[in-house]
Amino acid sequence: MVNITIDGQKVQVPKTATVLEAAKSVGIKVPSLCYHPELRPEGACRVCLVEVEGARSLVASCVYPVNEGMVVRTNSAAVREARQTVVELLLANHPPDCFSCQRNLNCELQSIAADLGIREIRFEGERKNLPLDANNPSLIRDQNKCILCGRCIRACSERQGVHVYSFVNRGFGTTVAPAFMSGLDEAPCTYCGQCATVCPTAAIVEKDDTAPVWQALSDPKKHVVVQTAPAVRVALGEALGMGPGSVVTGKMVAALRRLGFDRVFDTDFSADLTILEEGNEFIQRLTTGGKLPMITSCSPGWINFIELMYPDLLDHLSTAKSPQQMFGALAKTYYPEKQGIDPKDIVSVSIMPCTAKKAEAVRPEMRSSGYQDVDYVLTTRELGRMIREAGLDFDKLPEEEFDAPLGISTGAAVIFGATGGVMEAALRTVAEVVTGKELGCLDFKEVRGLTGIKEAVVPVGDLQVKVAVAHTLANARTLLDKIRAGEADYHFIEVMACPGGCIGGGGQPLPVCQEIRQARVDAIYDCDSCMSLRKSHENPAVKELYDTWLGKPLGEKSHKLLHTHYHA
Ligand code: HC1
Repeated sequence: MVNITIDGQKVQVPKTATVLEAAKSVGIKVPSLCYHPELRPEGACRVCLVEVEGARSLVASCVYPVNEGMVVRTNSAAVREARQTVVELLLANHPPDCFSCQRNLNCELQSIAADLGIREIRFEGERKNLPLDANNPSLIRDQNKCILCGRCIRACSERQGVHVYSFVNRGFGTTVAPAFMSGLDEAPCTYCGQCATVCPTAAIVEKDDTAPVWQALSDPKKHVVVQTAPAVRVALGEALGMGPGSVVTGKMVAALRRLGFDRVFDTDFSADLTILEEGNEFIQRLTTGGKLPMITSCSPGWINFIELMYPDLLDHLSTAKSPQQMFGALAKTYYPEKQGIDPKDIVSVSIMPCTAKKAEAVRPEMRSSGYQDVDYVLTTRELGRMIREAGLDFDKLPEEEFDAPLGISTGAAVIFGATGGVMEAALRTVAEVVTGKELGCLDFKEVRGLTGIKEAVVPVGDLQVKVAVAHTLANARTLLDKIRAGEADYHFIEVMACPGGCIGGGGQPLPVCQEIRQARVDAIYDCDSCMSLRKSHENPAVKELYDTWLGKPLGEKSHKLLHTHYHA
Protein backbone atom coordinates (compact mmCIF):
# COMPACT_ATOMS: atom_id res chain seq x y z
CA MET A 1 0.00 0.00 0.00
CA VAL A 2 1.08 3.61 -0.54
CA ASN A 3 0.00 6.84 1.14
CA ILE A 4 -1.18 9.67 -1.07
CA THR A 5 -3.18 12.87 -0.69
CA ILE A 6 -6.14 13.56 -2.99
CA ASP A 7 -7.83 16.95 -2.74
CA GLY A 8 -6.52 17.30 0.80
CA GLN A 9 -7.68 13.82 1.91
CA LYS A 10 -5.02 11.39 3.08
CA VAL A 11 -5.63 7.96 1.62
CA GLN A 12 -3.95 4.54 1.53
CA VAL A 13 -4.30 2.66 -1.73
CA PRO A 14 -2.72 -0.45 -3.30
CA LYS A 15 0.59 0.42 -4.97
CA THR A 16 -0.75 -0.96 -8.26
CA ALA A 17 -3.66 1.52 -8.31
CA THR A 18 -3.98 4.33 -10.82
CA VAL A 19 -4.80 7.86 -9.68
CA LEU A 20 -8.32 7.46 -11.12
CA GLU A 21 -8.90 4.29 -9.05
CA ALA A 22 -7.45 5.94 -5.95
CA ALA A 23 -9.81 8.91 -6.38
CA LYS A 24 -12.76 6.57 -6.84
CA SER A 25 -11.90 4.80 -3.58
CA VAL A 26 -12.52 8.06 -1.68
CA GLY A 27 -15.71 8.90 -3.54
CA ILE A 28 -14.26 11.26 -6.14
CA LYS A 29 -15.55 10.58 -9.62
CA VAL A 30 -13.04 11.75 -12.19
CA PRO A 31 -14.82 12.11 -15.55
CA SER A 32 -13.53 9.81 -18.27
CA LEU A 33 -14.49 8.54 -21.71
CA CYS A 34 -11.90 6.11 -23.05
CA TYR A 35 -11.53 4.47 -19.63
CA HIS A 36 -13.72 1.43 -18.95
CA PRO A 37 -13.31 -0.54 -15.71
CA GLU A 38 -13.42 -3.89 -17.52
CA LEU A 39 -10.96 -3.02 -20.30
CA ARG A 40 -7.25 -2.29 -20.45
CA PRO A 41 -6.73 1.47 -19.83
CA GLU A 42 -5.53 3.51 -22.77
CA GLY A 43 -5.21 7.16 -21.73
CA ALA A 44 -6.43 8.32 -25.12
CA CYS A 45 -9.22 10.83 -24.54
CA ARG A 46 -7.52 13.05 -21.90
CA VAL A 47 -10.84 13.85 -20.21
CA CYS A 48 -9.62 12.41 -16.88
CA LEU A 49 -6.79 14.93 -16.50
CA VAL A 50 -5.68 15.76 -12.94
CA GLU A 51 -2.88 17.76 -11.35
CA VAL A 52 -0.05 15.85 -9.65
CA GLU A 53 2.44 17.91 -7.66
CA GLY A 54 5.87 17.73 -9.31
CA ALA A 55 4.58 16.48 -12.68
CA ARG A 56 5.48 18.62 -15.70
CA SER A 57 1.92 18.85 -16.93
CA LEU A 58 -1.57 17.59 -16.15
CA VAL A 59 -1.70 13.79 -16.29
CA ALA A 60 -4.28 11.26 -17.52
CA SER A 61 -5.39 9.73 -14.22
CA CYS A 62 -6.66 6.48 -15.79
CA VAL A 63 -3.11 5.42 -16.70
CA TYR A 64 -1.04 7.33 -14.13
CA PRO A 65 0.20 5.10 -11.31
CA VAL A 66 0.17 6.22 -7.67
CA ASN A 67 3.40 6.48 -5.71
CA GLU A 68 4.29 7.12 -2.08
CA GLY A 69 3.66 10.68 -0.92
CA MET A 70 1.94 11.73 -4.15
CA VAL A 71 -0.27 14.85 -3.90
CA VAL A 72 -3.17 15.01 -6.38
CA ARG A 73 -5.68 17.73 -7.18
CA THR A 74 -8.69 16.60 -9.19
CA ASN A 75 -10.67 19.82 -9.12
CA SER A 76 -8.32 22.78 -9.55
CA ALA A 77 -9.08 25.65 -11.94
CA ALA A 78 -6.43 24.35 -14.34
CA VAL A 79 -7.96 20.87 -14.32
CA ARG A 80 -11.49 22.14 -14.91
CA GLU A 81 -10.37 24.40 -17.75
CA ALA A 82 -8.38 21.61 -19.42
CA ARG A 83 -11.23 19.09 -19.18
CA GLN A 84 -13.70 21.60 -20.59
CA THR A 85 -11.39 22.32 -23.50
CA VAL A 86 -10.92 18.62 -24.25
CA VAL A 87 -14.67 17.98 -24.22
CA GLU A 88 -15.43 21.12 -26.24
CA LEU A 89 -12.95 19.93 -28.87
CA LEU A 90 -14.76 16.58 -29.01
CA LEU A 91 -18.11 18.35 -29.33
CA ALA A 92 -16.74 20.68 -32.00
CA ASN A 93 -16.68 17.88 -34.55
CA HIS A 94 -19.51 15.77 -33.15
CA PRO A 95 -22.86 15.82 -35.00
CA PRO A 96 -25.19 18.17 -33.10
CA ASP A 97 -28.23 15.88 -33.40
CA CYS A 98 -28.75 14.94 -29.75
CA PHE A 99 -32.56 15.30 -29.97
CA SER A 100 -32.90 12.64 -32.64
CA CYS A 101 -29.97 10.47 -31.60
CA GLN A 102 -30.65 6.88 -30.44
CA ARG A 103 -28.48 7.50 -27.35
CA ASN A 104 -30.18 10.79 -26.40
CA LEU A 105 -30.26 10.99 -22.57
CA ASN A 106 -28.09 7.85 -22.35
CA CYS A 107 -24.89 9.19 -23.89
CA GLU A 108 -21.69 9.49 -21.91
CA LEU A 109 -20.40 12.42 -23.97
CA GLN A 110 -23.67 14.29 -23.40
CA SER A 111 -23.55 13.58 -19.63
CA ILE A 112 -19.95 14.67 -19.29
CA ALA A 113 -20.66 17.89 -21.19
CA ALA A 114 -23.55 18.52 -18.78
CA ASP A 115 -21.48 17.63 -15.69
CA LEU A 116 -18.65 19.93 -16.78
CA GLY A 117 -21.11 22.79 -17.22
CA ILE A 118 -20.33 23.35 -20.88
CA ARG A 119 -22.66 26.06 -22.18
CA GLU A 120 -20.90 27.03 -25.37
CA ILE A 121 -18.49 25.41 -27.77
CA ARG A 122 -15.69 27.90 -28.40
CA PHE A 123 -14.28 26.09 -31.39
CA GLU A 124 -15.64 25.46 -34.82
CA GLY A 125 -14.52 21.99 -35.82
CA GLU A 126 -14.63 20.32 -39.18
CA ARG A 127 -17.28 17.57 -39.33
CA LYS A 128 -16.70 14.15 -40.78
CA ASN A 129 -19.10 12.97 -43.40
CA LEU A 130 -18.59 9.22 -43.54
CA PRO A 131 -21.32 6.83 -44.70
CA LEU A 132 -23.28 4.72 -42.20
CA ASP A 133 -22.32 1.06 -41.94
CA ALA A 134 -25.81 -0.44 -41.98
CA ASN A 135 -25.50 -3.44 -44.29
CA ASN A 136 -26.11 -6.06 -41.63
CA PRO A 137 -29.21 -7.05 -39.66
CA SER A 138 -27.86 -6.32 -36.17
CA LEU A 139 -25.73 -3.22 -35.71
CA ILE A 140 -25.36 0.26 -37.16
CA ARG A 141 -22.02 2.07 -37.07
CA ASP A 142 -21.87 5.83 -37.48
CA GLN A 143 -18.23 6.83 -37.62
CA ASN A 144 -19.22 10.50 -37.52
CA LYS A 145 -20.24 9.97 -33.89
CA CYS A 146 -17.08 8.09 -32.97
CA ILE A 147 -14.88 9.91 -30.43
CA LEU A 148 -11.95 7.52 -30.99
CA CYS A 149 -11.99 6.24 -27.40
CA GLY A 150 -11.09 2.75 -28.66
CA ARG A 151 -13.38 0.93 -26.23
CA CYS A 152 -15.00 -1.09 -29.03
CA ILE A 153 -11.56 -2.17 -30.26
CA ARG A 154 -10.62 -3.38 -26.79
CA ALA A 155 -13.98 -5.07 -26.05
CA CYS A 156 -13.90 -6.95 -29.34
CA SER A 157 -10.28 -8.06 -28.82
CA GLU A 158 -9.95 -8.53 -25.05
CA ARG A 159 -13.44 -9.70 -24.13
CA GLN A 160 -14.37 -11.55 -27.28
CA GLY A 161 -11.04 -12.43 -28.89
CA VAL A 162 -12.53 -11.54 -32.28
CA HIS A 163 -10.42 -8.46 -33.25
CA VAL A 164 -12.79 -6.94 -35.79
CA TYR A 165 -11.90 -3.29 -35.19
CA SER A 166 -8.76 -1.20 -35.26
CA PHE A 167 -7.79 2.45 -35.70
CA VAL A 168 -7.24 3.29 -39.36
CA ASN A 169 -5.74 6.39 -41.03
CA ARG A 170 -4.00 9.31 -39.31
CA GLY A 171 -4.80 12.77 -37.97
CA PHE A 172 -8.29 14.12 -38.71
CA GLY A 173 -8.84 11.08 -40.97
CA THR A 174 -8.47 8.67 -38.05
CA THR A 175 -11.43 6.40 -37.57
CA VAL A 176 -12.27 2.98 -36.16
CA ALA A 177 -13.21 0.30 -38.67
CA PRO A 178 -12.79 -3.31 -39.68
CA ALA A 179 -9.87 -4.17 -41.97
CA PHE A 180 -9.91 -2.37 -45.35
CA MET A 181 -12.62 -0.03 -43.99
CA SER A 182 -15.17 -2.74 -44.81
CA GLY A 183 -18.65 -2.95 -43.36
CA LEU A 184 -19.37 -5.37 -40.51
CA ASP A 185 -21.12 -7.65 -43.02
CA GLU A 186 -17.78 -8.26 -44.74
CA ALA A 187 -15.79 -8.56 -41.51
CA PRO A 188 -15.60 -11.61 -39.22
CA CYS A 189 -18.16 -9.96 -36.92
CA THR A 190 -20.32 -12.22 -34.73
CA TYR A 191 -22.91 -9.44 -34.18
CA CYS A 192 -22.69 -10.05 -30.41
CA GLY A 193 -23.00 -6.29 -29.87
CA GLN A 194 -20.49 -6.09 -27.02
CA CYS A 195 -18.96 -3.12 -28.91
CA ALA A 196 -22.31 -1.34 -28.60
CA THR A 197 -22.43 -1.98 -24.84
CA VAL A 198 -19.14 -0.13 -24.28
CA CYS A 199 -19.54 2.63 -26.88
CA PRO A 200 -20.02 5.92 -24.97
CA THR A 201 -21.98 7.55 -27.83
CA ALA A 202 -24.18 6.33 -30.66
CA ALA A 203 -21.25 5.37 -32.89
CA ILE A 204 -22.35 1.74 -32.55
CA VAL A 205 -26.01 0.95 -31.83
CA GLU A 206 -28.49 -1.83 -32.43
CA LYS A 207 -30.44 -1.68 -35.68
CA ASP A 208 -33.78 -0.23 -34.66
CA ASP A 209 -36.66 -2.44 -35.83
CA THR A 210 -39.42 -0.77 -33.84
CA ALA A 211 -41.02 0.94 -36.88
CA PRO A 212 -42.15 -2.25 -38.71
CA VAL A 213 -43.36 -3.70 -35.40
CA TRP A 214 -45.50 -0.60 -34.74
CA GLN A 215 -46.84 -0.97 -38.26
CA ALA A 216 -47.75 -4.64 -37.75
CA LEU A 217 -49.43 -3.79 -34.44
CA SER A 218 -51.68 -1.27 -36.14
CA ASP A 219 -52.61 -3.60 -39.00
CA PRO A 220 -55.98 -5.21 -38.17
CA LYS A 221 -55.35 -8.02 -40.66
CA LYS A 222 -52.28 -9.22 -38.78
CA HIS A 223 -52.20 -11.50 -35.74
CA VAL A 224 -49.07 -10.37 -33.90
CA VAL A 225 -47.53 -12.75 -31.39
CA VAL A 226 -44.53 -11.97 -29.20
CA GLN A 227 -42.05 -14.13 -27.29
CA THR A 228 -39.81 -12.78 -24.53
CA ALA A 229 -36.35 -14.19 -23.80
CA PRO A 230 -35.44 -15.35 -20.30
CA ALA A 231 -32.94 -12.53 -19.65
CA VAL A 232 -35.25 -9.66 -20.64
CA ARG A 233 -37.45 -9.91 -17.53
CA VAL A 234 -34.53 -9.17 -15.18
CA ALA A 235 -33.18 -6.18 -17.13
CA LEU A 236 -36.08 -4.35 -18.83
CA GLY A 237 -36.82 -2.50 -15.58
CA GLU A 238 -33.44 -0.75 -15.84
CA ALA A 239 -34.52 0.83 -19.13
CA LEU A 240 -37.58 2.20 -17.35
CA GLY A 241 -36.04 3.68 -14.23
CA MET A 242 -35.90 0.64 -11.95
CA GLY A 243 -32.86 -0.75 -10.17
CA PRO A 244 -30.67 -3.59 -11.50
CA GLY A 245 -32.06 -7.01 -10.67
CA SER A 246 -35.72 -5.91 -10.67
CA VAL A 247 -37.88 -8.81 -11.85
CA VAL A 248 -40.55 -7.31 -14.11
CA THR A 249 -42.05 -10.39 -15.77
CA GLY A 250 -45.71 -9.58 -15.02
CA LYS A 251 -45.41 -5.87 -15.85
CA MET A 252 -43.60 -6.71 -19.08
CA VAL A 253 -46.48 -8.99 -20.10
CA ALA A 254 -48.99 -6.25 -19.24
CA ALA A 255 -46.99 -3.68 -21.22
CA LEU A 256 -46.81 -5.93 -24.30
CA ARG A 257 -50.61 -6.41 -24.21
CA ARG A 258 -51.13 -2.66 -23.97
CA LEU A 259 -48.79 -2.13 -26.91
CA GLY A 260 -51.25 -4.23 -28.90
CA PHE A 261 -49.73 -7.71 -29.22
CA ASP A 262 -52.47 -10.28 -29.79
CA ARG A 263 -50.74 -12.99 -27.77
CA VAL A 264 -47.92 -12.64 -25.28
CA PHE A 265 -45.86 -15.83 -25.17
CA ASP A 266 -42.59 -16.81 -23.62
CA THR A 267 -39.29 -18.01 -25.11
CA ASP A 268 -39.04 -19.97 -21.85
CA PHE A 269 -41.63 -22.40 -23.28
CA SER A 270 -39.30 -23.23 -26.16
CA ALA A 271 -36.26 -23.22 -23.85
CA ASP A 272 -37.93 -26.17 -22.11
CA LEU A 273 -38.53 -27.73 -25.52
CA THR A 274 -34.84 -27.15 -26.39
CA ILE A 275 -33.84 -29.13 -23.31
CA LEU A 276 -36.00 -32.05 -24.44
CA GLU A 277 -34.42 -32.05 -27.90
CA GLU A 278 -30.86 -31.19 -26.89
CA GLY A 279 -30.92 -33.39 -23.78
CA ASN A 280 -32.04 -36.40 -25.81
CA GLU A 281 -29.47 -35.61 -28.49
CA PHE A 282 -26.79 -35.63 -25.77
CA ILE A 283 -28.00 -38.98 -24.40
CA GLN A 284 -28.04 -40.38 -27.93
CA ARG A 285 -24.48 -39.19 -28.62
CA LEU A 286 -23.29 -40.60 -25.27
CA THR A 287 -24.84 -44.00 -25.80
CA THR A 288 -24.13 -44.47 -29.51
CA GLY A 289 -20.58 -43.14 -29.77
CA GLY A 290 -21.61 -39.81 -31.31
CA LYS A 291 -19.39 -36.74 -31.50
CA LEU A 292 -18.33 -35.47 -28.08
CA PRO A 293 -18.04 -33.09 -26.42
CA MET A 294 -21.42 -31.86 -27.57
CA ILE A 295 -21.65 -28.06 -27.42
CA THR A 296 -24.79 -25.98 -26.92
CA SER A 297 -26.13 -24.07 -29.88
CA CYS A 298 -28.54 -21.42 -28.60
CA SER A 299 -26.34 -18.32 -28.50
CA PRO A 300 -26.19 -16.93 -32.07
CA GLY A 301 -23.07 -14.82 -31.49
CA TRP A 302 -21.37 -18.04 -30.46
CA ILE A 303 -22.64 -19.87 -33.55
CA ASN A 304 -21.33 -17.09 -35.80
CA PHE A 305 -17.99 -17.30 -33.98
CA ILE A 306 -17.49 -21.04 -34.38
CA GLU A 307 -18.61 -20.91 -38.01
CA LEU A 308 -16.12 -18.13 -38.74
CA MET A 309 -13.17 -19.22 -36.62
CA TYR A 310 -13.41 -22.98 -35.99
CA PRO A 311 -15.35 -24.49 -38.91
CA ASP A 312 -13.54 -27.80 -38.38
CA LEU A 313 -15.34 -28.20 -35.04
CA LEU A 314 -18.92 -27.63 -36.23
CA ASP A 315 -19.90 -31.26 -35.75
CA HIS A 316 -19.52 -30.75 -31.99
CA LEU A 317 -22.49 -28.40 -32.00
CA SER A 318 -25.90 -29.69 -30.99
CA THR A 319 -28.19 -29.55 -34.00
CA ALA A 320 -31.00 -28.16 -31.83
CA LYS A 321 -32.16 -24.73 -32.95
CA SER A 322 -32.12 -21.94 -30.38
CA PRO A 323 -35.29 -21.45 -28.32
CA GLN A 324 -36.01 -18.27 -30.31
CA GLN A 325 -36.07 -20.22 -33.55
CA MET A 326 -37.91 -23.26 -32.16
CA PHE A 327 -40.57 -20.84 -30.98
CA GLY A 328 -40.66 -19.12 -34.37
CA ALA A 329 -41.18 -22.42 -36.20
CA LEU A 330 -44.07 -23.38 -33.88
CA ALA A 331 -45.60 -19.89 -34.00
CA LYS A 332 -46.29 -20.39 -37.72
CA THR A 333 -47.22 -24.10 -37.69
CA TYR A 334 -48.50 -25.63 -34.45
CA TYR A 335 -50.03 -22.44 -33.08
CA PRO A 336 -52.05 -21.32 -36.14
CA GLU A 337 -53.13 -24.91 -36.82
CA LYS A 338 -54.56 -25.15 -33.28
CA GLN A 339 -56.13 -21.70 -33.45
CA GLY A 340 -57.47 -21.90 -36.99
CA ILE A 341 -55.43 -18.92 -38.17
CA ASP A 342 -53.80 -18.67 -41.61
CA PRO A 343 -50.02 -18.66 -40.90
CA LYS A 344 -49.51 -15.97 -43.52
CA ASP A 345 -51.40 -13.55 -41.26
CA ILE A 346 -49.11 -14.19 -38.30
CA VAL A 347 -46.37 -11.74 -37.45
CA SER A 348 -43.90 -13.25 -35.03
CA VAL A 349 -41.86 -10.85 -32.91
CA SER A 350 -39.27 -11.67 -30.31
CA ILE A 351 -37.85 -9.55 -27.52
CA MET A 352 -34.24 -10.49 -26.95
CA PRO A 353 -31.28 -9.27 -24.90
CA CYS A 354 -29.16 -9.90 -27.95
CA THR A 355 -28.22 -8.12 -31.18
CA ALA A 356 -27.05 -11.36 -32.86
CA LYS A 357 -30.61 -12.72 -32.60
CA LYS A 358 -31.59 -10.22 -35.32
CA ALA A 359 -29.10 -11.93 -37.63
CA GLU A 360 -30.16 -15.40 -36.51
CA ALA A 361 -33.77 -14.72 -37.49
CA VAL A 362 -32.84 -13.92 -41.10
CA ARG A 363 -30.61 -16.96 -41.67
CA PRO A 364 -31.98 -18.70 -44.78
CA GLU A 365 -32.45 -22.03 -42.94
CA MET A 366 -34.74 -20.40 -40.33
CA ARG A 367 -37.83 -20.75 -42.53
CA SER A 368 -39.05 -24.20 -41.50
CA SER A 369 -42.66 -23.04 -41.45
CA GLY A 370 -42.46 -21.97 -45.09
CA TYR A 371 -42.27 -18.33 -43.97
CA GLN A 372 -39.56 -16.45 -42.07
CA ASP A 373 -40.19 -18.05 -38.67
CA VAL A 374 -39.35 -14.95 -36.61
CA ASP A 375 -40.23 -11.75 -38.45
CA TYR A 376 -38.78 -9.10 -36.14
CA VAL A 377 -36.35 -9.19 -33.24
CA LEU A 378 -36.34 -6.27 -30.82
CA THR A 379 -33.71 -5.85 -28.14
CA THR A 380 -34.58 -5.07 -24.52
CA ARG A 381 -33.53 -1.48 -25.21
CA GLU A 382 -35.93 -1.19 -28.16
CA LEU A 383 -38.81 -2.56 -26.09
CA GLY A 384 -37.96 -0.02 -23.37
CA ARG A 385 -38.22 2.75 -25.98
CA MET A 386 -41.58 1.45 -27.27
CA ILE A 387 -43.00 1.38 -23.75
CA ARG A 388 -41.85 4.95 -23.15
CA GLU A 389 -43.18 6.06 -26.56
CA ALA A 390 -46.59 4.58 -25.72
CA GLY A 391 -46.63 6.58 -22.49
CA LEU A 392 -47.10 3.53 -20.28
CA ASP A 393 -46.37 4.13 -16.60
CA PHE A 394 -44.46 0.87 -16.30
CA ASP A 395 -44.14 0.93 -12.54
CA LYS A 396 -47.92 1.19 -12.13
CA LEU A 397 -48.83 -1.63 -14.52
CA PRO A 398 -50.40 -4.73 -12.97
CA GLU A 399 -48.61 -8.07 -13.01
CA GLU A 400 -50.16 -10.19 -15.74
CA GLU A 401 -49.65 -13.80 -16.87
CA PHE A 402 -48.35 -15.04 -20.22
CA ASP A 403 -50.90 -16.56 -22.60
CA ALA A 404 -51.20 -20.34 -22.86
CA PRO A 405 -49.97 -22.67 -24.19
CA LEU A 406 -46.78 -21.14 -25.56
CA GLY A 407 -46.34 -19.07 -22.42
CA ILE A 408 -46.10 -21.98 -20.00
CA SER A 409 -42.61 -22.74 -18.69
CA THR A 410 -40.48 -24.05 -15.85
CA GLY A 411 -37.61 -22.74 -13.72
CA ALA A 412 -35.17 -24.69 -15.88
CA ALA A 413 -36.03 -22.41 -18.78
CA VAL A 414 -35.60 -19.07 -17.05
CA ILE A 415 -32.04 -19.90 -15.96
CA PHE A 416 -31.07 -20.13 -19.65
CA GLY A 417 -30.54 -16.37 -19.29
CA ALA A 418 -27.45 -16.74 -17.05
CA THR A 419 -24.14 -18.43 -17.85
CA GLY A 420 -24.37 -22.07 -16.76
CA GLY A 421 -28.14 -22.05 -16.95
CA VAL A 422 -28.54 -24.15 -20.09
CA MET A 423 -26.14 -26.73 -18.66
CA GLU A 424 -28.00 -26.83 -15.35
CA ALA A 425 -31.36 -27.14 -17.07
CA ALA A 426 -30.02 -29.96 -19.26
CA LEU A 427 -28.51 -31.80 -16.30
CA ARG A 428 -31.83 -31.68 -14.42
CA THR A 429 -33.52 -33.46 -17.32
CA VAL A 430 -30.70 -35.75 -18.49
CA ALA A 431 -30.09 -37.07 -14.96
CA GLU A 432 -33.76 -37.96 -14.46
CA VAL A 433 -34.29 -39.40 -17.94
CA VAL A 434 -31.17 -41.59 -17.75
CA THR A 435 -31.67 -42.88 -14.18
CA GLY A 436 -35.47 -42.83 -14.11
CA LYS A 437 -35.13 -41.43 -10.58
CA GLU A 438 -36.10 -38.04 -9.21
CA LEU A 439 -33.21 -35.75 -8.34
CA GLY A 440 -33.03 -34.80 -4.65
CA CYS A 441 -31.49 -31.40 -5.26
CA LEU A 442 -32.04 -29.47 -8.47
CA ASP A 443 -29.37 -26.86 -7.90
CA PHE A 444 -26.14 -27.60 -9.78
CA LYS A 445 -24.23 -24.78 -8.12
CA GLU A 446 -20.88 -25.87 -9.66
CA VAL A 447 -21.97 -24.43 -13.01
CA ARG A 448 -23.33 -21.14 -11.61
CA GLY A 449 -21.46 -17.85 -11.20
CA LEU A 450 -19.45 -15.39 -13.23
CA THR A 451 -16.12 -17.26 -13.42
CA GLY A 452 -15.07 -17.25 -17.10
CA ILE A 453 -14.73 -21.03 -17.48
CA LYS A 454 -16.35 -23.47 -15.03
CA GLU A 455 -15.81 -27.21 -14.96
CA ALA A 456 -17.65 -29.94 -13.06
CA VAL A 457 -18.01 -33.68 -12.93
CA VAL A 458 -21.62 -34.71 -12.44
CA PRO A 459 -22.70 -38.29 -11.70
CA VAL A 460 -25.48 -39.44 -14.03
CA GLY A 461 -26.30 -43.07 -13.21
CA ASP A 462 -23.05 -45.01 -13.59
CA LEU A 463 -21.40 -42.32 -15.66
CA GLN A 464 -19.32 -39.38 -14.43
CA VAL A 465 -20.33 -36.66 -16.89
CA LYS A 466 -17.61 -34.05 -17.33
CA VAL A 467 -18.98 -30.64 -18.26
CA ALA A 468 -17.59 -27.17 -18.94
CA VAL A 469 -19.28 -23.79 -19.19
CA ALA A 470 -17.78 -20.72 -20.88
CA HIS A 471 -19.10 -17.21 -21.34
CA THR A 472 -17.51 -14.59 -23.62
CA LEU A 473 -15.99 -15.65 -26.89
CA ALA A 474 -12.43 -15.26 -25.60
CA ASN A 475 -13.19 -17.99 -23.05
CA ALA A 476 -14.91 -20.09 -25.72
CA ARG A 477 -11.72 -19.84 -27.78
CA THR A 478 -9.73 -21.32 -24.88
CA LEU A 479 -12.03 -24.37 -24.79
CA LEU A 480 -12.05 -24.78 -28.57
CA ASP A 481 -8.26 -24.68 -28.69
CA LYS A 482 -8.21 -27.49 -26.12
CA ILE A 483 -10.63 -29.55 -28.21
CA ARG A 484 -8.57 -28.94 -31.35
CA ALA A 485 -5.42 -30.02 -29.53
CA GLY A 486 -7.12 -33.19 -28.31
CA GLU A 487 -6.73 -32.06 -24.68
CA ALA A 488 -10.43 -31.81 -23.75
CA ASP A 489 -12.11 -34.82 -22.20
CA TYR A 490 -15.46 -33.11 -21.61
CA HIS A 491 -18.75 -34.72 -22.54
CA PHE A 492 -20.84 -31.55 -22.70
CA ILE A 493 -20.00 -27.86 -23.01
CA GLU A 494 -22.18 -24.76 -22.74
CA VAL A 495 -21.02 -21.60 -24.48
CA MET A 496 -22.68 -18.21 -24.32
CA ALA A 497 -21.19 -15.32 -26.30
CA CYS A 498 -21.73 -12.53 -23.82
CA PRO A 499 -20.33 -11.85 -20.34
CA GLY A 500 -22.63 -13.42 -17.76
CA GLY A 501 -24.64 -15.11 -20.55
CA CYS A 502 -27.69 -13.44 -22.08
CA ILE A 503 -28.19 -11.21 -19.03
CA GLY A 504 -25.09 -9.37 -20.34
CA GLY A 505 -26.22 -9.43 -23.98
CA GLY A 506 -25.44 -6.72 -26.49
CA GLY A 507 -29.06 -5.50 -26.51
CA GLN A 508 -29.52 -5.06 -22.77
CA PRO A 509 -30.03 -1.69 -21.03
CA LEU A 510 -26.96 0.51 -20.56
CA PRO A 511 -24.81 1.07 -18.65
CA VAL A 512 -23.74 -2.40 -17.57
CA CYS A 513 -20.95 -3.56 -15.28
CA GLN A 514 -20.10 -6.66 -13.27
CA GLU A 515 -22.23 -5.52 -10.31
CA ILE A 516 -25.26 -5.05 -12.58
CA ARG A 517 -24.68 -8.43 -14.25
CA GLN A 518 -24.51 -10.08 -10.83
CA ALA A 519 -27.81 -8.44 -9.81
CA ARG A 520 -29.44 -9.77 -13.01
CA VAL A 521 -28.02 -13.27 -12.43
CA ASP A 522 -29.30 -13.29 -8.84
CA ALA A 523 -32.73 -12.25 -10.10
CA ILE A 524 -32.73 -15.09 -12.66
CA TYR A 525 -32.09 -17.70 -9.95
CA ASP A 526 -34.75 -16.09 -7.75
CA CYS A 527 -37.22 -16.53 -10.61
CA ASP A 528 -36.25 -20.22 -10.87
CA SER A 529 -36.60 -20.92 -7.18
CA CYS A 530 -40.09 -19.36 -7.13
CA MET A 531 -41.42 -21.59 -9.92
CA SER A 532 -43.65 -24.53 -9.01
CA LEU A 533 -42.15 -26.59 -11.87
CA ARG A 534 -38.38 -26.51 -12.25
CA LYS A 535 -37.62 -29.28 -14.76
CA SER A 536 -38.18 -28.93 -18.49
CA HIS A 537 -39.55 -32.44 -18.94
CA GLU A 538 -42.34 -31.58 -16.47
CA ASN A 539 -43.63 -28.65 -18.57
CA PRO A 540 -47.26 -29.69 -19.24
CA ALA A 541 -47.56 -27.61 -22.42
CA VAL A 542 -44.41 -29.19 -23.86
CA LYS A 543 -45.74 -32.64 -22.97
CA GLU A 544 -49.00 -31.84 -24.74
CA LEU A 545 -47.10 -30.58 -27.77
CA TYR A 546 -45.30 -33.93 -28.06
CA ASP A 547 -48.41 -36.00 -27.27
CA THR A 548 -50.75 -34.28 -29.67
CA TRP A 549 -48.59 -33.00 -32.49
CA LEU A 550 -44.84 -33.47 -32.48
CA GLY A 551 -44.50 -37.12 -31.56
CA LYS A 552 -41.24 -37.70 -29.71
CA PRO A 553 -37.99 -35.78 -29.17
CA LEU A 554 -35.65 -36.21 -32.16
CA GLY A 555 -38.61 -37.54 -34.18
CA GLU A 556 -39.25 -36.69 -37.81
CA LYS A 557 -41.32 -33.58 -37.19
CA SER A 558 -38.82 -32.35 -34.58
CA HIS A 559 -36.00 -32.73 -37.06
CA LYS A 560 -37.86 -30.73 -39.66
CA LEU A 561 -38.92 -27.90 -37.38
CA LEU A 562 -36.59 -27.82 -34.40
CA HIS A 563 -33.14 -28.79 -35.68
CA THR A 564 -30.75 -27.04 -38.02
CA HIS A 565 -27.35 -27.20 -39.71
CA TYR A 566 -24.34 -24.89 -39.79
CA HIS A 567 -22.17 -23.30 -42.47
CA ALA A 568 -18.42 -23.75 -42.73
FE1 HC1 B 1 -30.76 -16.09 -24.57
FE2 HC1 B 1 -31.81 -18.28 -25.36
S1 HC1 B 1 -31.00 -17.91 -23.26
S2 HC1 B 1 -29.85 -17.42 -26.26
O1 HC1 B 1 -29.17 -15.99 -23.91
O2 HC1 B 1 -31.16 -20.06 -25.47
O3 HC1 B 1 -30.73 -13.87 -26.48
O4 HC1 B 1 -32.33 -14.61 -22.55
O5 HC1 B 1 -33.53 -16.01 -25.55
O6 HC1 B 1 -33.04 -18.39 -28.16
O7 HC1 B 1 -34.41 -19.20 -24.13
C1 HC1 B 1 -30.73 -14.62 -25.68
C2 HC1 B 1 -31.68 -15.06 -23.28
C3 HC1 B 1 -32.53 -16.51 -25.28
C4 HC1 B 1 -32.62 -18.41 -27.09
C5 HC1 B 1 -33.45 -18.86 -24.62
